[in-house]
Amino acid sequence: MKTAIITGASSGIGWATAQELSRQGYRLVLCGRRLDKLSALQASLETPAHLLTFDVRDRQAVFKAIESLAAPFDQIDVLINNAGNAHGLDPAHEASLDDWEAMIDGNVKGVLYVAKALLPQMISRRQGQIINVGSIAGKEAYPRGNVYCASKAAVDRFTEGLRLDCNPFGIRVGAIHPGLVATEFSEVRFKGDQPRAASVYEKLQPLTAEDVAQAIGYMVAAPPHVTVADLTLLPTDQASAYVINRKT
Ligand code: 8X3
Repeated sequence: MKTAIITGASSGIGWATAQELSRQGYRLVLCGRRLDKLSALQASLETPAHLLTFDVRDRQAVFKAIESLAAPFDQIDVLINNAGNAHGLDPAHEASLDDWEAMIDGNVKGVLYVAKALLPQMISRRQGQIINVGSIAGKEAYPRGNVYCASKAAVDRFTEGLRLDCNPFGIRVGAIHPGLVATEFSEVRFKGDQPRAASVYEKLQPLTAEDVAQAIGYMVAAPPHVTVADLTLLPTDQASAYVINRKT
């Protein structure tokens, strides 16, 4: 049985991806900050799962958690580097520096820490797959997206660099870049303002977390000689980061 590790597994895309990979027969390491949510997810799965609670922004916690893995959860075949969030949607001159730091720390540094902690074992086994979760926001900036877009652009470029460095070792590296997905994403971005969060997905049919998980499942299930390097997944009602066909 192969093993996959998923960050940000306690909700949204991470949660749905855990269910997708469990259906594919993967043993799972589920990482997140909320143990109660991870336990509920674990109970819903068809395959064994080990839980790791840490914040990807905490460099020492990331390495400590991954070093704590014991057999049969210690040989990771697939990393889904999913944890990340948006904080605020404000013009640059009004945005909060705390929000900016939270996005750089979580979306950029968190992705780097988890990849760095797992790379040595993948390199020594000359086997593995890393899938980073980017965003359409990393492909094109949109007004008031400033640092969120920059953080996801960093994920995009890091994915490319990692694929170059991992090429001699047979490790598959790719990223998925979703557009609008109806998850807790906007509620977090707007700090619990539910009406404002709901308005993001009004009058269009957004992606679901399951839609994204299915696409990740495709990247994972592709034959070993096939790397899905870059997959942008949009709702049909969305043509670009900010061209959206809202039905009146
Ligand atoms: C989430 C997609 O368009 O809200 O990364 O930035 S978007």
